[in-house]
Amino acid sequence: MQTLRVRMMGQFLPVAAFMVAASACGGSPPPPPAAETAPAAAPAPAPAEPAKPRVFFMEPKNGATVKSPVHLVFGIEGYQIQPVPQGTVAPEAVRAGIGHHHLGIDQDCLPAGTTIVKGTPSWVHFGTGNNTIDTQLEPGPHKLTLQLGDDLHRTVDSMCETINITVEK
Ligand SMILES: [Cu+2]
Repeated sequence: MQTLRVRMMGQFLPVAAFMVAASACGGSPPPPPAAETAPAAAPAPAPAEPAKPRVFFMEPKNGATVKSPVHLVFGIEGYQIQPVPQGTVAPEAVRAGIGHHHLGIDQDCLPAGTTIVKGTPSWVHFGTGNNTIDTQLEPGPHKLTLQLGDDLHRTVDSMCETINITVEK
């Protein structure tokens, strides 16, 4: 009996080892499908995430060297550009999600809620809802800031971009 048991163990062991090896090999393929489903599921929430509203310079590009007059084009995403209403706008009449561009020449972004009073030096209002201008700039480096304002010309949080350009002589 003793001999037989050892012999059986001797026969079973290699088989068991083979089965472990086989199941190890056979076990490998299942993880890849699981790994494939994970990336496929990951991009799904991305489109559902709404793009953060922003303003940006379409032209010129940051770091560009340009000639004066400088052709500027402004872009916007996730927000609407509309002409400023005629007459006095009551604070409660300010339209949500609607604004107009402001260009600051050699200016930084202003804190959210700052009123860009008409006539503020170095700030240009685009109150008709336009998004382009050709502006004369002195040769040399310039900082250009695009800032969105609401119907009362108050800066909208995070809706600002600054670029640096160089105007050729
Ligand atoms: Cu304005």
